[in-house]
Amino acid sequence: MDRSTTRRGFFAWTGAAVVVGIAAAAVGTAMQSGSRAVSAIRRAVHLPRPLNTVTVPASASFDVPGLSPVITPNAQFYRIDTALVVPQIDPDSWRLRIHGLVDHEVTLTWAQLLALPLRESAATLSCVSNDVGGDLISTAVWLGYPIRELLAQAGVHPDADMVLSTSIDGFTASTPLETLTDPKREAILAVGMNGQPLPPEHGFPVRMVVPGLYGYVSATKWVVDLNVTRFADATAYWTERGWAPRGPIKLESRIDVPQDGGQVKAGKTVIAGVAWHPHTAITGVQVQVDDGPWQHAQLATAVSADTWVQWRLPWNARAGSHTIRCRAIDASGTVQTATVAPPAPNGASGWHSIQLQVSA
Ligand SMILES: Nc1nc2c(c(=O)[nH]1)N[C@H]1C(S)=C(S)[C@@H](COP(=O)(O)O)O[C@H]1N2
Ligand SMILES: [Mo]
Repeated sequence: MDRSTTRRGFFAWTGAAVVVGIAAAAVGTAMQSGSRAVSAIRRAVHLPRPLNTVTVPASASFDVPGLSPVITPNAQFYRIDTALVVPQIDPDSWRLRIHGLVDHEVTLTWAQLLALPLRESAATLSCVSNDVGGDLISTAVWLGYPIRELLAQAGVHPDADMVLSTSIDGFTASTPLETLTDPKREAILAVGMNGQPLPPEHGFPVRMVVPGLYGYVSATKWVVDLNVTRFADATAYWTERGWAPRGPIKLESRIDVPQDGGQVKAGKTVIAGVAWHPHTAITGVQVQVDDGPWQHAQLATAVSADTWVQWRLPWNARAGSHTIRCRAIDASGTVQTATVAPPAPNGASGWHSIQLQVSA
């Protein structure tokens, strides 16, 4: 599900085009329109004023060139999906249908969604295909409405344990019901991203954002259907292709500065990066240079427990070749595991390490 896997996904997708077409027709009444028409409609969208706003404190950002910004600008936000062409949905024809193991079906229109009390929340989204040290992870301030409220309206049956969300293009994700109904977690139908309507490639007009879960099991873009069901009775797109049915984001950290394989001048410099365990929160980051002791890095202020956090450590670099590694500690006291795991089936693990040359 990294870029190459996504490409493999493309082939699977093309092969399944007919089936997908039927699925898309069956799941929603939203119409796909021309991309020019929809981008004009998108530009004209006025997002309502949120009930609360997220303030990103100045102390959330260290001034270190090359360090990932704590909030990722939309144009730099990573993108992963199986869509050969970005779905074009006219919001006025968008509908979300909530059905399955519920007392009564709920249908929501764009106008109804925008009329609800929307809230801002900051959350980091990560792809399960992200390698240790990889860049398939970004953070945004989202505007949306809690999915738990809509599920409560529908009246969820006690035997349900999963919500299968479907995109207009047939992509599906399986999200644990308990995560969506958790009153302490902002699992939302998002309409805004960093103060803008969702960019088309990030799900305009409506997508899901669920703090703490990898995107493939939670972050359905162009969402049109929520089927309240059971893990025993339904499987999602990537699970059918060998990935785990459940995907909590793993505790991880990354070195952004200095660059892996780069060169720096000897003397006072800085090592810096980001660390994340969305919804659990980060309480510490440790850095090791060569075989030296693990040193505590300084943490920037977290925007929320659902976002990554920047860290930095001053370093007096001596000439020669060096290896630097980092590991994070989360709010439960867990130290990031050294055990190396590949992305499949449920996310990579291990310590990020870089090598560099320090010139005299
Ligand atoms: N409709 C649709 N939604 C999707 C996907 C997809 O292929 N199709 N991919 C998921 C995956 S694997 C990830 S990691 C996130 C990425 O969201 P982004 O592209 O906005 O970063 O979207 C999720 N939502
Ligand atoms: Mo992903």
